[in-house]
Amino acid sequence: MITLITYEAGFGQPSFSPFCVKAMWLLQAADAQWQREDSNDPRKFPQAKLPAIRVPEGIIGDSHNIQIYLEERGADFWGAVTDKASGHAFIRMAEEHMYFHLVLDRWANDQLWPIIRENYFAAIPKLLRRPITSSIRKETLRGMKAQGLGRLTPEERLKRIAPDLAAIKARLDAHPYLMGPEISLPDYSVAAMLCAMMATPLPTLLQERITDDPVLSAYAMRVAERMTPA
Ligand SMILES: N[C@@H](CCC(=O)N[C@@H](CS)C(=O)NCC(=O)O)C(=O)O
Repeated sequence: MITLITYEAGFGQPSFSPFCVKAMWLLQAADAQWQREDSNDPRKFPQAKLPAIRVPEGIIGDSHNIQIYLEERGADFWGAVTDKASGHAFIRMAEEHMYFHLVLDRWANDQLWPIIRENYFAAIPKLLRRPITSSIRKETLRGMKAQGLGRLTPEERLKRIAPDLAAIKARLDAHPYLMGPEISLPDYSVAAMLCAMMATPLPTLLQERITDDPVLSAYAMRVAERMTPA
């Protein structure tokens, strides 16, 4: 039995984290026997991040390493897809660009911050919660400044992500999933990001952009519904 260590469920999603949702979908797609163990303290896991899996070999962190672990044991996340290079580019776009839009959308918004704080960090005793989380928030936003997107306004960010969304939609013109008629690896990354963007618990430019887009929202829901255990 594989144990997935994941951030807890919230905002209508099986996890606050799109990477944890992706990992759940990988485990489902691999037909693995798995159970979840919720944690809100990533510090003791590899790279101090979640998701991670606990397996007989030890603890494996990072959804990419979880993918490799499952593939080495027979999982096939690509099916009939031959253009894996384009699929790989979609994964990178989702995980190394779209994800940071989500982070800023949630963490840089002063109206949303109290909701994020009270949900993500409910386990921190109330008296300590504000001081501890305000330094975590500062650190996160400092990281986003260094990354670059943290220097943009929400309006500028929306323009910056537009070509990503257009690329996804162009794929969905022809078929229900990114790479063809069947679900495959890039869908788990891209749809997890879109689901998380829609789930942000207040309307923001990004949240509304995805939710109001019939193609993107239907696609995200299609993947989520397909991957949610009955
Ligand atoms: N490349 C990693 C990214 C995982 C990741 O960024 N996890 C975030 C939550 S969405 C995290 O644990 N952040 C904790 C921190 O930065 O302190 C993966 O694919 O699993």
